[in-house]
Amino acid sequence: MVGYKFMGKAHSHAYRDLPFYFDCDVEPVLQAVVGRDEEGVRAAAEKMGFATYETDWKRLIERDDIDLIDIVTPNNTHAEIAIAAAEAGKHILCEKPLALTLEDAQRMYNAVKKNNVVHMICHNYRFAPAIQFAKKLIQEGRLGKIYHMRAQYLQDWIMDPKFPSVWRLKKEVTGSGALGDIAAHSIDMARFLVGEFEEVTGMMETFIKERPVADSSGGLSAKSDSTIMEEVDVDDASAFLVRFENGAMGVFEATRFAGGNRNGNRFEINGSKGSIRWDMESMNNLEVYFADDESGIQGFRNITCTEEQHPFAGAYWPAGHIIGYEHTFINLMTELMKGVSERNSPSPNFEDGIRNQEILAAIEKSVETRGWVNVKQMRL
Ligand code: SOE
Repeated sequence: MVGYKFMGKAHSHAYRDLPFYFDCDVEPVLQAVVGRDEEGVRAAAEKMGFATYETDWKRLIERDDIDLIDIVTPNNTHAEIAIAAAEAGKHILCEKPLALTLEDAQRMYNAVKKNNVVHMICHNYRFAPAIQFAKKLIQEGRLGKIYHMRAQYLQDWIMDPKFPSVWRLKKEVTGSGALGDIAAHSIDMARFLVGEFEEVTGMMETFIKERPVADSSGGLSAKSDSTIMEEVDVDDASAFLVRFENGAMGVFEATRFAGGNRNGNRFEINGSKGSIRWDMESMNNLEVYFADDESGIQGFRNITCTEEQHPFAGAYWPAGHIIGYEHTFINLMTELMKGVSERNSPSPNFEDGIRNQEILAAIEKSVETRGWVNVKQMRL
């Protein structure tokens, strides 16, 4: 694994816990973790259970005891690491968004295809049992024809003007702000549940245009008292409208300025026969409405998706005993292990990463041109 902070913790925890719940033909072995700061990476290796550590990711590429490379580093490093890993025949899991640009994402995809390695991108939220169950309901036609998806991904961790200009706020490191960081998850959810995007039009805003330089590497709750200021060149908030290929309409909002919302990843989908609603902050629940329920008792019902019938849920606890954020990663990695043993790349893979990146690029273009952009026009 390259990197060991927030996502490093989520990923390594998932690899460690996976064999406890799921029987897979291949099992993860935490062989090496990489970080530039030797003291930090040594401590991380010990805490997270890696056998060894390296201070240069290129060492992982050279090592023949490494079969899979997991990339949890800032976005501007994904392409170089992934391409080198693919060329060395290593399977890859990469954090989202795939790259800074569509061009880089395409180069990454070409490399994994050419070298025939297994690849996935870490859109973990679609692995909540409630989401997999929602997909099943939609596939079975239980919601009928889909008319609407409205999705919000609301956070508030950078509202304080003293929050420093960390890497997630620098275009050259991160690509875009709320758009690539969190709207990318809603876009993945929409492609998974509703279908492909045809055209988009968006708006983006940066409310706080300069911030103090970071005086530590900082997490999501950092503060800086530095008087040296840096320009913020990514969006604090983005909103966009979508026309889906199947005729459905989408309304999306992603912001880091929605006070009180720590990780409010939510959506509602309405179809001719029913509707569903989901909110990450109560992720085991799927609210479902069926239009053919008897009149007088119609309305949204709350299904707690912890039963055997709910994908992945049966591997954990008896019905009614809920799971959490970390289990979305375990479920995703279970698919990855299956992919490695069967030599295929389960969705979401790098192809999904490119589709997602095309949509992000189309939204940015629509903001520049103040119009609608057809997503396929972005395709390289
Ligand atoms: C920060 O906005 C962040 O950690 C994202 O980078 C993750 O993808 C999201 O799942 C939670 O918030």
